[in-house]
Amino acid sequence: MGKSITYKILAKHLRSGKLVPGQEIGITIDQTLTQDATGTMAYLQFEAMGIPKVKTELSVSYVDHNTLQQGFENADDHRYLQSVAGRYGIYFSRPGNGICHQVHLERFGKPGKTLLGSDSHTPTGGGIGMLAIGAGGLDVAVAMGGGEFFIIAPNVVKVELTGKLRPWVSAKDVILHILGIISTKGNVNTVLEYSGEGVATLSVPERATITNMGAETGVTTSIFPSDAVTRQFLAAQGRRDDWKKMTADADAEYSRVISVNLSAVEPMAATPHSPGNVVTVKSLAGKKVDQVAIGSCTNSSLKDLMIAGKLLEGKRVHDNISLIVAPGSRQVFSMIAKNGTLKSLIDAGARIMESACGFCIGLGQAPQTGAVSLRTSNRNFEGRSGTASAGVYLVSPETAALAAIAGEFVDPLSMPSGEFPGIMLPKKFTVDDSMIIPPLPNPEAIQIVRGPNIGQPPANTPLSNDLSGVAGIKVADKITTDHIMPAGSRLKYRSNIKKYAEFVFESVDPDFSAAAAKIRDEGKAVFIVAGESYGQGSSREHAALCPMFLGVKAVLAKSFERIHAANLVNFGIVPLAFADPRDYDRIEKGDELEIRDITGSLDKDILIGDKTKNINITLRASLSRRQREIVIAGGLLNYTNAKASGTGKA
Ligand code: MIC
Ligand code: SF4
Repeated sequence: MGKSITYKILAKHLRSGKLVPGQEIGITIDQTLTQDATGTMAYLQFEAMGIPKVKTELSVSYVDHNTLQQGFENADDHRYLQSVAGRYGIYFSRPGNGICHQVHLERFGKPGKTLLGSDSHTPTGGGIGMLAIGAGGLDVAVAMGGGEFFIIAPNVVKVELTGKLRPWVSAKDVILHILGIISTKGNVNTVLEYSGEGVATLSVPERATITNMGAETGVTTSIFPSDAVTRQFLAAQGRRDDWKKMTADADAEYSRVISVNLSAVEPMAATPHSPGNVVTVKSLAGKKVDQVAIGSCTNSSLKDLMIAGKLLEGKRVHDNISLIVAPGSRQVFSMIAKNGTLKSLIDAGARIMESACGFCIGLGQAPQTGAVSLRTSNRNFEGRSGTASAGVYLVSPETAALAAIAGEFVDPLSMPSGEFPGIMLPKKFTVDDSMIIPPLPNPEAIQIVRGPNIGQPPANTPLSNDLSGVAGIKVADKITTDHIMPAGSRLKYRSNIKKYAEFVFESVDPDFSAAAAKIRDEGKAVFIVAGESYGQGSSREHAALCPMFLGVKAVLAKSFERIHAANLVNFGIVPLAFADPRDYDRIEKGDELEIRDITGSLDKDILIGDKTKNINITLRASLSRRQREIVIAGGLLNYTNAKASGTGKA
């Protein structure tokens, strides 16, 4: 039986375990990336490991999330990150150089390599034929130290592309169409692998839009073949030698096949408040719009901005619309400045932002009360825009630009096909890496700069054998890590866990943090009770680290998303799934809960006693042996230290 691209790359990088779907494997990571919002913790943890220099082929630290710098905190983080990069042999992409995923695709990604990033949209690299996976910062720190990265060997789903996109239909519509098929839940431990004759019709940035937003389905990653189109893209970036052909064997085995006829894909939109709420743009035509934002790591490539520029050329933004444009990288910014796109956008009334995440993470450009905001980004979770009452619709640059002119949704397919501005990618991109500081020749001389915002990550204690405490909160299905740890104006506290922990579940239950701290201070455990797909979205490990700080010892949920479940384990919180999901209904907030001999029963059914209701409920941990040892040790750092000093059971 032949191999998929995914299994070819996994086989080359396998360090431990059996390459059988469903089994835990350890793989070698060739490249890592971090961004500033998750990076500070990752590097503090890396420093704690005492390794003199990163052991990867390439590690890059990007500053792209917290670039607004209201107050000293973000600037402190940036200086810390720059000095740590210099000290440990890491490339440093300075603020202003662009969004990590866009820049990595342009300047560093290589077909056939593995990339681990402390950001859930790391799969953008799949557009160039890399196996690119998002993870918590601690896992990335371990990989930088040369440690294995552990995942469940995935099921590979083949997405067979036929046909060719029609004018006015774009890559964003393809991934929204796929989200309409497989939704945002139930896809853990899966890879979406693209194949078929339609692949060759898509450019690398279009493929990257698709793999980027594949993250919203909850899959481990998505990957495209590396072909002549990839070679041309790399050559245009001056990186012809980085190309390598990557294709699946003709008889490769897949767990499922999804067929998508590109010629039949329609312009789509994800409606509030989930990327999985997908409808056709046609069904929204005529709906009034208040804000349009073009950018983010999903749709901020040269082509995306040129389409918007062409559509807006000689036109004016509608009087009721605020149009925001944020180029994905300094390369894109500089090229649109030279080719006239920037002038068209400015003349049309666009508000130009820096090359950064910005509006996508709720840092600025919060829309008005009750607004309809059209964005080319990938997440429309409630409140993420900074305005709780706003409804965010996720659309293509084409749909966004047409709405900016008309002041309402316009079905792009209602436009004459002859008016579609076909954009060709240039034979050569403008390459200027001067905002990327390469590893320095004398790293020992670098002093690490720590401002008052840089706090050490809190330590955890080993798991007690008997856990007795209180259900501190009960939440519904599809709770995202944005619900658990808000970003936006709270982002600046990412390096200060004590302060950031004050905002755990802020939008769901503003009293949770203080109440949990009280339970913790009484010496009791805090439990979280949750529904399906707990921990969707961002990779932010703060969604485990801050609850850990508040004394959370276990999360009882109907199901978990991959990255968050791994983060819980890394910080010594036990993820427990209800054996019978109906038991979720039997526990209430405030119930007194007790688990006896938890350390001895992690590999069996676990009984939790609800002393308030006088009932017992069965839960399961579904952890590998390694993960069981980690939670018992109180988290990955304790486990690794114990192993290193030879005192651990491991
Ligand atoms: C996001 O898009 O939610 C983020 C902000 O990029 C996160 C990372 C973070 O929370 O810092 C992600 O996607 O992992
Ligand atoms: Fe940045 Fe938004 Fe992309 Fe996250 S999804 S990396 S916040 S642009």
